[in-house]
Amino acid sequence: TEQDDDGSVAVATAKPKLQQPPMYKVLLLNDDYTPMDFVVEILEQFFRMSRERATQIMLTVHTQGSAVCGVYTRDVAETRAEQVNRYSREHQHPLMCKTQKVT
Ligand code: NFA
Repeated sequence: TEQDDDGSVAVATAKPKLQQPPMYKVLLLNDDYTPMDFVVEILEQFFRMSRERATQIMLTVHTQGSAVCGVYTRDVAETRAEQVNRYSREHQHPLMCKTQKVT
């Protein structure tokens, strides 16, 4: 806000440049040991998926090696992946999530 010559007030109208935050995928990785029903439960509990969608994603991981469980800001993605990894370890399963920046 600045004073003009005549004493009137001019308000600067420049718009702030809002940047979209970088987004991160949470990937679920296949392994040979984690039971399929445990993977489905993980996807339902931690990613709020329906039983049908969770089953579909679990089978994609099983056959393709990995699948995207969700895309979030960095903090949310890292926290979600850590929660899954801790919960799996607590239940003696090798199931793993990792994060990957969306390019
Ligand atoms: N491959 C695992 C099995 O045959 C199932 C699995 C699916 C594990 C998805 C991890 C992720 N029991």
